[in-house]
Amino acid sequence: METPSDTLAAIATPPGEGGIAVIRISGPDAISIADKIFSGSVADYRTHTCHFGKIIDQGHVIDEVLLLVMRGPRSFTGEDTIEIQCHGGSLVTRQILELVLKTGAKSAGPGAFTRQAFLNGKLDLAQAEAVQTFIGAKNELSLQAASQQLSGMLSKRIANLQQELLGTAAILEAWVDFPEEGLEFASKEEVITSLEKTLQNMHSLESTFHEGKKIHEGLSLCLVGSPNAGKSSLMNALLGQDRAIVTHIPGTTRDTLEAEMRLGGLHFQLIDTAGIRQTEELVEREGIRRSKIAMQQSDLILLLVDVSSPLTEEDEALIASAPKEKTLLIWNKTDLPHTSPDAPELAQVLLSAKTGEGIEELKKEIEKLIWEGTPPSKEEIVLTNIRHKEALSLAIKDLKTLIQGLETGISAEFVASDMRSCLGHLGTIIGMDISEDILSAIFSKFCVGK
Ligand SMILES: Nc1nc2c(ncn2[C@@H]2O[C@H](COP(=O)(O)OP(=O)(O)OP(=O)(O)O)[C@@H](O)[C@H]2O)c(=O)[nH]1
Ligand SMILES: [Mg+2]
Repeated sequence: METPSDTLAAIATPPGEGGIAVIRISGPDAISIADKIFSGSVADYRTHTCHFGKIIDQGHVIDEVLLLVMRGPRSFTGEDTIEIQCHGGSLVTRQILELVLKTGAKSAGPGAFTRQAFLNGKLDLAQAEAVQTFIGAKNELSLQAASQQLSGMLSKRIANLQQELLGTAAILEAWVDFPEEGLEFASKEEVITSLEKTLQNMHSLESTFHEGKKIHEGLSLCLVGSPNAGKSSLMNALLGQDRAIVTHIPGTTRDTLEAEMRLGGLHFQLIDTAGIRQTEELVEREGIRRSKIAMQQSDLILLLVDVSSPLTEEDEALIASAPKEKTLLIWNKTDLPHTSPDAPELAQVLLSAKTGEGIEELKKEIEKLIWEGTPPSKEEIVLTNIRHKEALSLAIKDLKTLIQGLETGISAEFVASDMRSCLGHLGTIIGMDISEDILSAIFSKFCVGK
């Protein structure tokens, strides 16, 4: 465990070779350590300046570098910080880090710099957590949500909820102290109405987690159907590359095959599966078993049928058993002669995986199915972090108990204690009264050097 008096150092760039690498040093001794190993007089440098010079170990030059000086509190961590930009070979970078550690710095664990930034009040906890989400964002919407959180929009929303509750909390605390005077500053009904409004606001924030999860983790989308329906052809058409083997032989795809795809600001795990039919063949049967599992587990199903020939028994069975809320029925091979298909209860698209006709409509239908309407706007705050969601759910539970308590007239102490607990849970989202164990768990998921 680091303490505030430690000076921490780590390589902040990813491992391996690159044009440059960055070594970050932060803490009370950052300047003096850099002074001892750099050719220039670091102690005399003004803040936010950049200097060219050499890193020297006992007279031996390790590398020529650029050195950046950021004196606290005007730095990411809030402490004196030095960043050394050296040549990007892994050996030279490690030699410089070892020299820095030998000169008095301590090796920084995952997320240690962001943790210092949090402890020094540069970021609240929700913002600090957003740093890692921002770095790890795999798609545009996830980046948008992380950037909002990093700028403090979620924290502000939580602070607003706390503010709404605090007014009532004061009334309730007074009631605990002087119960015989009743709720004299407001009627019980007024208090309940105001609490219910806040509860509503908390619910609407909580409900965004459903979308946040999609944004953060992406979605799985599997292609299922009878053999030769064109699943692998559609997978290739969606990816714009020849990923899966396509032949005219039914039963070509044996195993499930996965690929990443981006669509509508989200990322998808596309899963091509073995065509489903009755068969005695051992390998194919195992493939079909896997197709059925993929169908159950995936977030969305594209169920393909060949529109150019009559529906088979398998097609009909699949259509009847497909879960409506997550299935899109694809009538494939519209380039071949076909009659207009019967429209069952499922959302559906006509297309040709071969010519590409209808693929754009398919993409639009997928987006419609995901968002059940419109995707979240830039202004809308979306909860993406499970820790935040759980804390909010606990706060909601407290508030519900509190309102019920007021309605049924339980003793004032219970009501006030529910309020304190509710405020406490909201506080943990932005890092008020947070335990050491929780902090360690949060920052251990970060990369080293951040
Ligand atoms: N004309 C036409 N042929 C298609 C279309 N889509 C696929 N095919 C053909 O149908 C045959 C089967 O295609 P695949 O993509 O391998 O079908 P699949 O559903 O993956 O089949 P299995 O892996 O055997 O379950 C191939 O000969 C494809 O060229 C289409 O839109 N139009
Ligand atoms: Mg196939």
